[in-house]
Amino acid sequence: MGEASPIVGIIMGSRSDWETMRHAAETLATLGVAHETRVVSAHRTPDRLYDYAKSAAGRGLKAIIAGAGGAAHLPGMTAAMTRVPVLGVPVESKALSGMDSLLSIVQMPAGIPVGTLAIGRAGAVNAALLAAAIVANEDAGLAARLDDWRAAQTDAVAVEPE
Ligand code: RP5
Repeated sequence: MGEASPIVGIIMGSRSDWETMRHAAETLATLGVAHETRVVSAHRTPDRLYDYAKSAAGRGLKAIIAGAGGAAHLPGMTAAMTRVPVLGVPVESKALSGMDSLLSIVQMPAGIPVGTLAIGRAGAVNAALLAAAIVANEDAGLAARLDDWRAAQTDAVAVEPE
């Protein structure tokens, strides 16, 4: 977005993941967080993954949101190659409804953490909110915008169901 250097990277294993991952991008845009979006596959483009992860810290990324489905190795492999915090979003797969994605992402061995979110849209939105919260620790303006976003969400909850 804009000319600002991205501070959050959103990567996904396939263009087919965009329908889920666009919710992360939209949430970051709403909060005014400079970000980039890339297709990076652990299996189909391993060299692209290597380059992305190895350059992440040096390029100033503060968090990486990685979404993938099925045998979802993208978040874990990214985390293996960078100290930048990685937030994993399990994309809902056709065959197993995202349970395969979830278990592939969440069951990391001790020593290489991936912060794993919910399957699908909720995970993508929450990954963006967590990434924003991480950045907000060092960015008072973003902290204020995030507080405002949360307050607006609270205000929008109806008292009565209809
Ligand atoms: C994974 O395989 C991707 O993250 C995607 O969720 C899944 C299917 O990819 P496509 O066959 O639709 O490209 O690597």
